[in-house]
Amino acid sequence: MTDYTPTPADKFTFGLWTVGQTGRDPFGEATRPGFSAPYIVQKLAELGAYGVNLHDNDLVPIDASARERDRIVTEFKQALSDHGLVVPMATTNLFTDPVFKDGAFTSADARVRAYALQKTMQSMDLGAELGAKTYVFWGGREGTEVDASGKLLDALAWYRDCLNYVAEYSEAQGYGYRFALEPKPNEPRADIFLPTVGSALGFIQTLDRPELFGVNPEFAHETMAGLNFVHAVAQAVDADKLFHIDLNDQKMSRFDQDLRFGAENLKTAFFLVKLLEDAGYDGPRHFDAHALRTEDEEGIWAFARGCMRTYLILKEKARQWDEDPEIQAALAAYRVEDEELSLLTERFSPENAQALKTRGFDRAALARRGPGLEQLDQLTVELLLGIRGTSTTSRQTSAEVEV
Ligand code: GCO
Ligand code: MN
Ligand code: MN
Repeated sequence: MTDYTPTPADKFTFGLWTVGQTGRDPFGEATRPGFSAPYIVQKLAELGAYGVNLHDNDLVPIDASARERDRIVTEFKQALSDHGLVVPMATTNLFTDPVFKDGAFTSADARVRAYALQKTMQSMDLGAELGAKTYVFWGGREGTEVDASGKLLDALAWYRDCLNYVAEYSEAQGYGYRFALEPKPNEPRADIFLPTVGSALGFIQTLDRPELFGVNPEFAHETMAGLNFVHAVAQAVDADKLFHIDLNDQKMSRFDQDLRFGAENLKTAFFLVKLLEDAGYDGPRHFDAHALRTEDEEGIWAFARGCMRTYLILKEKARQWDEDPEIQAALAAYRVEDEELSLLTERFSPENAQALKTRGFDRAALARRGPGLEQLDQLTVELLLGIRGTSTTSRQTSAEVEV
């Protein structure tokens, strides 16, 4: 790798709503004009992205006529084929329209829930027409400010019924979608249902077809909750449920910031990229972030380029980490294996249990061992700071460390 220029093989995607974001926030108006969808496609392709994702209404206005819809979709498909971009993921906007102010699938009004289902099926039709195979559910309005509604248990049941419904719809239509639930703790609701990756993973097991559902974890969302995003992603990988991922960055415990990937928590971003690459995650690396409100068009493309470039640089750093002899020696020293004990602990049997119960352990000696994590972590920091790990530098060999 030389210049960290992305290619479609890197599978970087952006949402129409991300690079198209106009800088509007709860306190201020737009600071820049939006772009047309075909223009976004053209620009993302020039930058080396693989695809573009969308909510139904990022492309087709909610009140468009059937004719208008068809014209917009035709133009968009033309842009995709002209520029070689794909649409791997689609989703429904179940949050902007005032009808969803107290939830969509979890609204206490059965008419709103039915409308949310109708809108979702129409949006799934659109996604399928564009070739999407992953369908995301981010329940931004599924939540509460006050629990006086007394609807918590009903809300979860309504949510479940709706997800079961759309999964059946997908199968009946032959769309073959894999569904990805995207947890978030708050914003726009004070408390959003299924606030973390762990809660979504638990909920999935209660669905009729859990195999069709996975998660779409977002860096900012777990970070807002004060959680470690890499741990959340590891749990999703372990459960075979990492169906999609939203990459961005975020200062801990603040409002939803959607910062450029790697802008804030560089070390966490490094371990995340390493985890994704090591785990063989082969889905899109989707950047769900936007340029700072201060930026003009040039800043928007600098933002998009920056997200992808940082990912590729961190991927290169992960490779260097794997090849760094001192780091590998420190890692090897950290782990202790014991063949005799693994025979006893690998699987329960009455004999193994009996032998283990009578085995003597030198607790004090075990407790005395220093695992060398300070050294290992410092080596990682130095690698990230760029003073070790390139094949041309000689700094990486240190006399004190035995390999
Ligand atoms: C947010 C969410 C959304 C979703 C999007 C796709 O914090 O607003 O991250 O951007 O990812 O609705 O489902
Ligand atoms: Mn988000
Ligand atoms: Mn997101």
